[in-house]
Amino acid sequence: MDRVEETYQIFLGQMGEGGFLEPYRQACRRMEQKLEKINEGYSEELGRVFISQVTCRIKTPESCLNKMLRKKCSLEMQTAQEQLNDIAGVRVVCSFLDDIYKLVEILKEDQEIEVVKTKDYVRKPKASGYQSLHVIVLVPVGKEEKKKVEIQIRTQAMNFWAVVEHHFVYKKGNYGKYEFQKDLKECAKAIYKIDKKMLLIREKMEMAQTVK
Ligand code: 0O2
Repeated sequence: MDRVEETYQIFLGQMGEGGFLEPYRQACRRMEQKLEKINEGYSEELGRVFISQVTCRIKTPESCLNKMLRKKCSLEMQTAQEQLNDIAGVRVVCSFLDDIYKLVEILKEDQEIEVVKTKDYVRKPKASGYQSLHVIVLVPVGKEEKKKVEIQIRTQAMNFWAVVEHHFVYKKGNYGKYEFQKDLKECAKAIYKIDKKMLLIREKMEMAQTVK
């Protein structure tokens, strides 16, 4: 084993053992419970499904290592904690475009957590066509500690696109290589149009119901 490989193994060992990831698991669970509660309340208030899906994942030590190398960070736990926003990740799938922004406002008003950063790839999609709104929050775990959780919020249509693209392109890391990426980008634009149209339809339905 050469020196570089040894450094990687030490990093992976420290991440995998010694309880480094455990508080992130707790933060994820806390956020999941919070989102379930928010969903119950708002689905009842709105008379329709507000959040259709919540999934949580903890980044694997290997994926953390790859990201640290991509970001050219020194391979230390402290640096990982500071530089990686998505060791704990929660994905929220909403029904409509405006639900995404409603949820961001709800999260900002929550006294228990702190919103530290938002990235709006809905208003400004990535070059790939990726649309999603990312909110990085600090979630308390135990008495003293807080851990960062990245919440990815998107519509069902955006999620469909992101899951497919993640599998066939994003994780392969070779952008511009495939002819179908142009088609994927067109699909992302079509999805945005459909999401806007679905929102309009919902608003018209709501208006019709209040006029009755
Ligand atoms: P994985 O395996 O999905 O976890 P930052 O430090 O926050 O500025 P970062 O984390 O690269 O830098 O931020 P960004 O761009 O917001 O990406 C965070 C996550 O969003 C990614 O995590 C992906 O999950 C998702 N994502 C970003 N861009 C794309 C894209 O073009 N297509 C798809 N399908 N997903 C995307 P990871 O760790 O890169 O990957």
